[in-house]
Formats: sequence, C-alpha cells, structure tokens
Amino acid sequence: MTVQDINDNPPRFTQLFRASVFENSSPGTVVLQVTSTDADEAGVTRYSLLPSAGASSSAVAALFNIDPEAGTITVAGPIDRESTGDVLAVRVAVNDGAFNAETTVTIDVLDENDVAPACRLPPSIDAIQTVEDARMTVVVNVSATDADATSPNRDAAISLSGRWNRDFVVVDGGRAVAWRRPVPFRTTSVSGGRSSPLNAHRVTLAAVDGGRPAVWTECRPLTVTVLAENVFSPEFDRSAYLVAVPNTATVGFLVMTLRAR
Ligand SMILES: [Ca+2]
Ligand SMILES: [Ca+2]
Ligand SMILES: [Ca+2]
Ligand SMILES: [Ca+2]
Repeated sequence: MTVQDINDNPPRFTQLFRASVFENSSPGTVVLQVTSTDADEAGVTRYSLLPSAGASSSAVAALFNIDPEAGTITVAGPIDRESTGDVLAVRVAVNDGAFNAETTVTIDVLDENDVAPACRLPPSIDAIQTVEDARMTVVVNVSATDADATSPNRDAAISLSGRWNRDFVVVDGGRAVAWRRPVPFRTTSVSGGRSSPLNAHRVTLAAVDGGRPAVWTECRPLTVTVLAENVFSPEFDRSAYLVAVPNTATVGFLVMTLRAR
C-alpha cells in the first residue's frame, strides 16, 4: 500500500536571519538568502515580502525585492542611512500553497560617507579686524558640522584650504584660526602713512570630515584686516591735582572736574 503525501504541514524558516547592507547600494545587490523547510514532499514554497508594521512599512518593503523561489533578498530602492536609521525590519513570508509562515529579517544599514561637511563661520566674518604683532593669537573661532550618521564620517573640522598659509594656522583641533606669525601694521609710503592694502590678509578655509576618503567643503574666503595699535591713549591734563575742599562739604559737593584728551 502506498501512502499518498498531502500538504498538511506548514513551512518553517530555518533560523532567524540578520544581515547588513551599505546605504546607497545599487539595485540588485544581494543582502541575504532566507531558507525554509517543509515536512511535506508536496507543495512548492514561494517567498514574498510583507508590508511591515509601523509608519514606514510600505517604504521599507519598497527598498528590497525577494526572489520568490530562491528566497534571495536584493536591494530594490535607494537606502539612505541618514533617513532610515541603523536597522530595518523586513517581514518575509513563505507559502507552500496552503500554509503561511512569517519571519522578520533584521537588516543593519551601514553608513557611508555621503554627506559633505559644512562650514560654521561667524556672520559678517569678512570684516575681522585685529591688532598687529599678535603671534598665535586666535583671530576667529570656527567649526564644522556633518550630518552623516556615524563617526568618523560625521567628524568634521576646519582646516586651511590649500597647502599652507604664510599668515594663519588652524588650532584647537580645527575650531580656531590664529596668526602663524606676528604680522605688522603697514602704511603706504605715498599718501602720508595711511593704512596699506597689505593689511588685508586673505585666508581660505575648508570643512573636512574624517571619512575615507574624506569629503571637503570649501568655506567662503575671509579677509582679516590688521589695524594699527592705538597709540593715542587718553591722557589727563596734568599728572597730579591738588584741590582744597571746605570741611563743611556734604555728599554731592563738586570737588573739581577732571578732563582727559
Ligand atoms: Ca507543507
Ligand atoms: Ca545617506
Ligand atoms: Ca551617510
Ligand atoms: Ca561626512
């Protein structure tokens, strides 16, 4: 006597599945293959993706495809780590023609350095003015931001754009620009010692992140103008004053008026 097999057992996924995928992976990139068993000989198992629970359900399902026969999950849509977060839960179903089984596949989304850093300079920065001969004095505080999801892709700092600058150096881990050397105040020889155009020093900065390769963003150029030191400090008319005050003087009595110029 022959026992006829009928499809009376549900399929089962063989394990819990977890995989990782880089953001921006091109469509068709294989993420993983799910597998299942079925105690019956009869029936053909077919895999499908289910809309996940939660707000971004249909969006998550749209990011992937599954081969209905092989169970291979591939990338189907644009994956952005900055908008999806670090984990996607993809619900997968297997059906043997009569019974269903479901599982949730955990997919870790890996960060790429795909966001450029941004310069954070004070507004109206092109009008910086400093006093001469101030070596290593901080001229301006700066910073950089980066919206990438993880370090070091999001670790941004300011550095000099180009190889080297004669006048300036970036200090404090990329958070400040300082004079590299004492820079004198210059006057023109022609028009009676007025401020020379040479007092305007140009520096171009860039925001750079820690990714490999690093991404750079050039900041708008700054002009730092050197001013003359204030040689005309105020002076009193005399170096000492002697005033007689009557012993009947009360609070508020006018002793004298000092003048400086
Ligand atoms: Ca079955
Ligand atoms: Ca991204
Ligand atoms: Ca990124
Ligand atoms: Ca970045």
